[in-house]
Amino acid sequence: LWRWLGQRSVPGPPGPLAWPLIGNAAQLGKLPHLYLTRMAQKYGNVFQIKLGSRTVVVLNGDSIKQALVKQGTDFAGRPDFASFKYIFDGDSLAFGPFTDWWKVHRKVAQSTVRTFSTGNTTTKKTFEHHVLCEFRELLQLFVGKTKQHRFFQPMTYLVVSTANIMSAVCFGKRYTYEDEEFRQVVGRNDQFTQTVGAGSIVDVMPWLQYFPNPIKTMFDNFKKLNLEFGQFIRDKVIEHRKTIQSSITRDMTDALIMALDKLGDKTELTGGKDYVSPTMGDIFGASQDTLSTALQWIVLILVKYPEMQLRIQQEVDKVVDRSRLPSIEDQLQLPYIMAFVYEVMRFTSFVPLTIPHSTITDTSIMGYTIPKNTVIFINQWSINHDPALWSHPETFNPQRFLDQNGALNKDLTSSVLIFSLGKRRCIGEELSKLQLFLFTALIAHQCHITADPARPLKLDYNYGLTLKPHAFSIAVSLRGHNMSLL
Ligand code: HJJ
Repeated sequence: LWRWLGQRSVPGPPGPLAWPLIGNAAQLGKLPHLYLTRMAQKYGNVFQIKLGSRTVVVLNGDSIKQALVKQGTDFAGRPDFASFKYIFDGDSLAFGPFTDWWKVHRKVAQSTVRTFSTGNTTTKKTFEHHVLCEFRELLQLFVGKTKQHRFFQPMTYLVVSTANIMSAVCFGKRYTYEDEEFRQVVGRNDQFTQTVGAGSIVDVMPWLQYFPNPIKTMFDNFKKLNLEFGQFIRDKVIEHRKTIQSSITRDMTDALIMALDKLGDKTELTGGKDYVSPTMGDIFGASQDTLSTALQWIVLILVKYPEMQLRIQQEVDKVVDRSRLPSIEDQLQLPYIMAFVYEVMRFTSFVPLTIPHSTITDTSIMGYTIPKNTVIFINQWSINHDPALWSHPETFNPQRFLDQNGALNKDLTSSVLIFSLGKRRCIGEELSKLQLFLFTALIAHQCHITADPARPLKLDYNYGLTLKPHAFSIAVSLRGHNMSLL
């Protein structure tokens, strides 16, 4: 009897009491990461909640590395959520299940992204060129808007701008700010991220899809945006296949076509499917959503803390005179800028929870048993705001990443968790950091950004896969004798 009881009661993680039908969904509130972090303080780093019909195990603090790195395979799955099925018909690398083909496919995607961004000196220079060209357009627009209106909202311009950088890298084409099709394709990031973010209601109460209600309306919009986004990407890939030449690789799409076609004979792995479009969708979609969000936060924080904007300008002025522009090679000489970028990532934690994981086998963590196919939430926010790791975690302070000599502390920068870890970690981490560094250095070198004194600046945001700051207004003026850009 004792053995039987012992086996039956191998404990699952503790957690708050759940309501019938909805479980703890109502408690999640508008900012689920804050509720989950509070629950971690109460129940420990590993706890469980119920969301609708699903049991969700939430991992915080140290348990994240244990699960995603040390027991990586066990936790590498994705749940069979309703929303994930509509992202490229379920063929997305980021949202799809963990299979043998997935491992091969991911390696190819990862090396393709590297080859077209941070791979070597030449590709870095090409990437830098795209960032520079796009920054020039953006600055011109900002200065024009400031002349026209004094204060204006920069958010959508930052989206088109980053999407253009990635469109140049991915597809060899940029669009004007007025282009309606492009604005449609990249203008619905809020809808996308709100529907796929951890804690999304349709995913845990799928029956809400079947009768009229606000969640169904949101989900129908999500399906529509995915169809249109998918068509945009497929058209690009078809056009590339028509005109591709083996002698030159024009862009990331060409590179991925060649790399995946080489593997294409292995139909036992791919089932004869073409994965170029879904993967270019992931790369373009993920990069433009996350990088535009990051830039929105960077601009907002630069105007919220003018003394830090000044500090960054002083640093860049010391290293880069007016005869040239900041470049990739300056990165090591600009530690404060990097500290600022890391502090934006830590402080905002704008990917507070990763894309939900699931266990692909029965497993255990920190002494708790977890059955196969359990939904796993990874609370990145809990690490970035852990008072045991960071002093005054709620204070924005780039200086925390610099030692007495003003050098970047690599142990601390690598403690920021925003690109996840292990088998599912981001494949664009290097590209992102390079782009955010360049953009921040260019802003500091070329212009001064100020807030509308009539509208007090807040750091409030909407929850989703990425946290988007609320609308804000700025004015932009050129700095000094600008011989370089405009
Ligand atoms: C999109 C915005 C989309 C895809 C992909 C297929 C890979 C932020 C984190 C990870 C990024 C997750 C990925 C997103 C892919 C978007 C994005 C949009 C349609 C898509 C943690 O991005 O409006 O539509 O279809």
